[in-house]
Amino acid sequence: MAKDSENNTKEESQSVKGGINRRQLLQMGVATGVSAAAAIAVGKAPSAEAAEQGNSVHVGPGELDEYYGFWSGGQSGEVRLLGLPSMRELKRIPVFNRDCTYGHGFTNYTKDLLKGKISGDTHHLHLSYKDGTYDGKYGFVNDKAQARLARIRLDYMECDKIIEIPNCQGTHGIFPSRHKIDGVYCNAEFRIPVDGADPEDPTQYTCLHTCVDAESMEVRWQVKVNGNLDLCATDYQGRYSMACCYNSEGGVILSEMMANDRDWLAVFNLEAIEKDVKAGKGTTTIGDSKVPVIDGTAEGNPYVLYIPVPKSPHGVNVDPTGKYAVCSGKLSPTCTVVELDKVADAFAGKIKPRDCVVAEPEVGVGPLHTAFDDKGNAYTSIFIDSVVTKWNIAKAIKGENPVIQKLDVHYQVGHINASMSETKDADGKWVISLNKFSKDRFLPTGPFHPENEQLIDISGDVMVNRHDGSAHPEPHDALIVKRELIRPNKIWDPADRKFEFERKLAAKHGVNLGKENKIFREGNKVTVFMTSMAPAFGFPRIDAKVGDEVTIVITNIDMVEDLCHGFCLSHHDLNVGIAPQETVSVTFTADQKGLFWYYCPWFCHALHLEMRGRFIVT
Ligand code: RUQ
Ligand code: CUA
Repeated sequence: MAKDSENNTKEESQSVKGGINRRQLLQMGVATGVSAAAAIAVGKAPSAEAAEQGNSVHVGPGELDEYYGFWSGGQSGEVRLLGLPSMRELKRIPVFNRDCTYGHGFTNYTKDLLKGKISGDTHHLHLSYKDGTYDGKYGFVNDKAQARLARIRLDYMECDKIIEIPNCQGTHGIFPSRHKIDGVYCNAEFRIPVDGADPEDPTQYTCLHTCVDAESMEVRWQVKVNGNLDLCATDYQGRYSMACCYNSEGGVILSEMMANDRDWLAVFNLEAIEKDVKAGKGTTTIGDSKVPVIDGTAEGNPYVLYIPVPKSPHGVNVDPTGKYAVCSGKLSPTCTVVELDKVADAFAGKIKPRDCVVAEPEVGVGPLHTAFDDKGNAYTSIFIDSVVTKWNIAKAIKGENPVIQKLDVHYQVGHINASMSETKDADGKWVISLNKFSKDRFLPTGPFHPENEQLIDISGDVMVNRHDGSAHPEPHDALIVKRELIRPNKIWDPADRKFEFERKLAAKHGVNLGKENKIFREGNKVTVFMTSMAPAFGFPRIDAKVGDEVTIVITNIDMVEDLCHGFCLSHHDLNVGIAPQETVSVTFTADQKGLFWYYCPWFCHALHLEMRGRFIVT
């Protein structure tokens, strides 16, 4: 283990001013179960140096950013799209939340995605890969709250699939295959009783690692594990998925979960699992689910290798060379470097699982997540110290002190990521630090504070903070992606698969979708096909009777980029957006007698206010 550097010593003495050193702080947190927030009270004052250099990035008006930022929006349930380095927010992509900007959760298509659920907790967003870098096709994001996985299609920047992971709670870390579009691996964080197990008996609880097919979005298999799973990663060859694994104790209260000095990095042998699942060898099912389940809990089993790492680890990140997986200690001031080429020998029993560990450098108190540049350096977020630690992987392996610099961030950093860090093309330009507490750094906003994002320039020898700005809670995790890899369309293709339902409905009525305005009545079902083109809807008036089930299919036939319309029906809780060449449908019951104006909520034309019509219910 490396000795403290001068940097470390300086950090130490700053903390001592508060009357307590970092290690004591950590131990205090562990011993008494005090929250990190309580530890902050004795933390450091803001660093003037970092503040002065804040907000020195300039991307001129009309100039385009070099990178897309993909942000998971935490408890907001959404995904956000930013431009970097300007940090301009470009779009919020609703996923698990209801949103009337675009009509997510209002249109028939998106109601079918959400199935009546309108809340979620998006932690980890990753993009699909080909040969170790992004292919621009999909984004995948978890919902920790309701154990779901969603897919975002990047050609239109919207959610097109949401699935529930069976027999899991707290789906947390997810990661797709990096060699090609193949699996998306999902970790359950909470152990739960399944298949009639007794909720009173924690020894009967189960935790599962799940593989979802990235194209069909169907669950392929699940593996039963010891402990519970946290963050997820894959290697670059398709050999392994992996999970940091705290609570090896199987505890249900805090003190029980922190008892062991080491928990695990669990590595999943994908070839062995796929082979036995295919052959139906040793698989079972749980409850009503038909998904094959493999048991990876026994010692020395061929599916899961449990590599001991200290202590309640959090975060596992694979470096751009694909050689190393780095776990953070959370309750140990260390990172653990695992050499992935040794894992096969450990599975084969030629070496012990612990022999896969090649370094355990000390990086600071409360390490969480690690990002990488193109020069063999790692950047670890340190929650309790409120710093980003830059350290060198090769030096750590040699047993030298690897710490190069510690930069103050404000305050209590959670995730960090570096530009292209999760790919083989990491470019060493930027690190984003997503800080959980902003405390006194912005105008007061009442008891709920904004969070703070800091963009750090890592292109030189020294890390420099270049942007410091508030963020709507919670910017949970982020990817920084070269813009040329992402090529979204500007106008919908009317033949897209998204419009299947509306196309079928039009065919059933013999309507040329998007070309004709027609109204049909069958019993109490009213179906309206109409166009929207600035500044008018296809019908200035629609009639219905109380109790009718009304379906309105609207096509925005404007061909002009950026010319969006929408459909909002007064007093019916119905508000959707319609992009150029897009068709949406909404179905609702006409349950109130009277006149209700429908109007276009997107400012589309000088006569936008006149873009409306009467819905008359008799
Ligand atoms: S993990 S608490 Cu991203 Cu650090 Cu969810
Ligand atoms: Cu169309 Cu406003």
